Amino acid sequence: MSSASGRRDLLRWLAAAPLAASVLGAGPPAWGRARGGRLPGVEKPLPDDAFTVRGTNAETRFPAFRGTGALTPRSLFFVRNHTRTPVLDERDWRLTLWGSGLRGRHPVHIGYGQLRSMPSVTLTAVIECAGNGRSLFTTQQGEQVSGTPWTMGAIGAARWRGVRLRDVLYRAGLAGSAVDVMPRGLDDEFTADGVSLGRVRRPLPVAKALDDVILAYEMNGEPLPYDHGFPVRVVVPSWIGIASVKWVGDIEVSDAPLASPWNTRFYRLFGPDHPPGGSAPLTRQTIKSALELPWDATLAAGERTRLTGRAWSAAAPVRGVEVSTDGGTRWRPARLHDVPRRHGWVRWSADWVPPRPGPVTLLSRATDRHGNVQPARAAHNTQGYLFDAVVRHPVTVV
Ligand SMILES: Nc1nc2c(c(=O)[nH]1)N[C@H]1C(S)=C(S)[C@@H](COP(=O)(O)O)O[C@H]1N2
Ligand SMILES: [Mo]
Repeated sequence: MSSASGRRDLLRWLAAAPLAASVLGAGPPAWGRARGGRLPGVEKPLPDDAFTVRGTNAETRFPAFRGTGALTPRSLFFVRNHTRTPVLDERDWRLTLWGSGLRGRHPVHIGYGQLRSMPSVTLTAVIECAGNGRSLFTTQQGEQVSGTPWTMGAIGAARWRGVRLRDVLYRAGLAGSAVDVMPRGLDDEFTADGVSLGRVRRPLPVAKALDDVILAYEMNGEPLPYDHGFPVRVVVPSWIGIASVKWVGDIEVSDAPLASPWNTRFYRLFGPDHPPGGSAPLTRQTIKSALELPWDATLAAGERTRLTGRAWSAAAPVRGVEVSTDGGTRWRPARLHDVPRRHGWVRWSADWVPPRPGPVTLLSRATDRHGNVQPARAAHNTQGYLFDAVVRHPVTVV
């Protein structure tokens, strides 16, 4: 299916190419540019005012969240694809559960219709890439990091509906000895440095799998869009985005710990401040806040401006947000516009009359109910994960 989708994307790209000559010998389409709001490998349009294309991925421009509700419209939700979106047909789809952590006869197959007929739950949760904010390690802290240079928009919030993974695991015959489950995507194998690492997959401890993880088939009340995992994706509340495997095709259930490059080579903290083999595999996301304002925005002196933004924490509901309009000397509380909930984000605002022309650094700082506060500096790690520092947002008052 993915090769058909690849061929179709290539044909689409060829049709859009202005000169046939530029296509001959050009090989596959170059990543990095959305032509007319289209990116090969992503199905939905990526209008330039709403997205920044980064390789195979598309980041939501944070100011584009302004005016949207607590849920992110599907059309605005960031896309993080290791390869390309496979266009799957739910009639061909089935989930396979297999491995040493199942009792009785297996593999077990569950079709789309069977999944839809099981009891469902709904859950509002953000999905946020572990590397969200990564480029600020460099621009704000002067540190080198590798990976997609996201600013703050590798996040979105949605209302997910689906079946508890717990129910599916029990139906498949989960054994008491099971320790890890590993969902795997149906997208193409991922290649790094010329070596295939296989399909995207990452182990999940059974304790988390039985707690609040769902196999989602709806996003904001409609079937999942192709780019966000149609027909079924995993949603792992509060954990880094890679845990929420899209286009899930099979789940290995194991009575011994599992490993994949996505919990050994990636998604650990490496560097001088961390153990030689890296930290333990990352699980929970961190705390952040951001302004819904373009970088280097121009504001008028003497005119009341409503600064708006969002704040979120994976550990607990947001308790408050403070804002500084003088580079971090004085802080005042922002107004919250949503009831803070676990797994969600809150909109906030603060009115400000810029006093005089000149450059200003605006800051926002979130605190959650567990007492976590955004620090002034995020802990460096070579792959730039879990940026949590207060963002220093430059604007110019004229
Ligand atoms: N099968 C599969 N699942 C995947 C990915 C992928 O490339 N393939 N990317 C992961 C990463 S790194 C993130 S941050 C989230 C992004 O979800 P979204 O594209 O729906 O925003 O999906 C995760 N699930
Ligand atoms: Mo991610």
